[in-house]
Amino acid sequence: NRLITVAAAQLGPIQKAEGRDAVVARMVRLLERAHQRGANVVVFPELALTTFFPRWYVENLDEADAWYEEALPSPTTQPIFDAIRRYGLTCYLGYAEIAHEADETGVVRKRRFNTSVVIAPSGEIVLKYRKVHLPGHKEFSTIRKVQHLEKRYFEVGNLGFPVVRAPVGKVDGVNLGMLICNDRRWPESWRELGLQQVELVMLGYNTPAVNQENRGFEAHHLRNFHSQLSIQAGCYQNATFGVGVAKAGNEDGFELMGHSVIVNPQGEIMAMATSWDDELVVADCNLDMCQLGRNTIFNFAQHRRLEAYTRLTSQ
Ligand code: CDT
Repeated sequence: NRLITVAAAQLGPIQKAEGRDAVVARMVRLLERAHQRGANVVVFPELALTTFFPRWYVENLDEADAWYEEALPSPTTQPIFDAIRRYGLTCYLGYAEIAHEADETGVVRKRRFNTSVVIAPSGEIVLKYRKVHLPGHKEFSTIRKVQHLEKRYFEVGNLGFPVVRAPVGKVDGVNLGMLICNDRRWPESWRELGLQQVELVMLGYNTPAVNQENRGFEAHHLRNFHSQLSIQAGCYQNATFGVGVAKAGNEDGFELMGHSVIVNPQGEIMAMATSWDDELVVADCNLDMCQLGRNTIFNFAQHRRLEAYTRLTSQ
């Protein structure tokens, strides 16, 4: 049978002054605990190696290079890859990427992306995704108490929504897909993965506990409700398991919500974090459960009506 054990490796806060070494040590500890609890897959948050730096404004982006990775693994991140190999895990890792590559005009330049990868038990990177839906703003905002400068720090991802079929634990081939944070709120992201028969969607997030632009319409508890509503709906409507993993807690005075979850293809929460700290949440996922939705109510080949969806890509 196609049973895998999935771990959401929530990270507590990472302060601005905290070094990569300390963060990597915390992550290695979580990988070790995941192994002890029988996990085959471990999912870390978005931008897992640093504080959520888009809250800090810099005039010149080159001064912010220390937040990014130019190579993965690097001497600093190597212990994560070593632990993955040691324990035979499949792992989702979110990080800030600098790539020296050609843009749409063919000019090679320094480019910045909000990126995640799937690392196989061999330590090899088998899939890369670059965040498509970048929230926030590009310039310093005088009306906000805290900035959300993702549009300044990152370009829109240019890799689409890829899915890879890879061995996980004792299961020969599992269709793995990735999203990053704000992507989870967009049904189009999920459907892109669903159309590739994804069976496990892994996603990390850094979601401020307070919406700076709420104008009195968004009570605090709705932050978590909207996150889970999006993940549960995405899983149900695409007949897939999903893992949403937070970087949580108080980073330099600014709170990020927690509530990391593992969700089944019926849209039910199987396991949920209850702290704002480093916390491991584990669930056994029978991938055969994806078949019900896929072969009945969400049998895309039988029931989707493309002729009625023309607005989806034309506006
Ligand atoms: N990191 C990230 O994408 N966070 C957003 C916050 C939106 S408010 C600007 C999210 O959707 O959770």
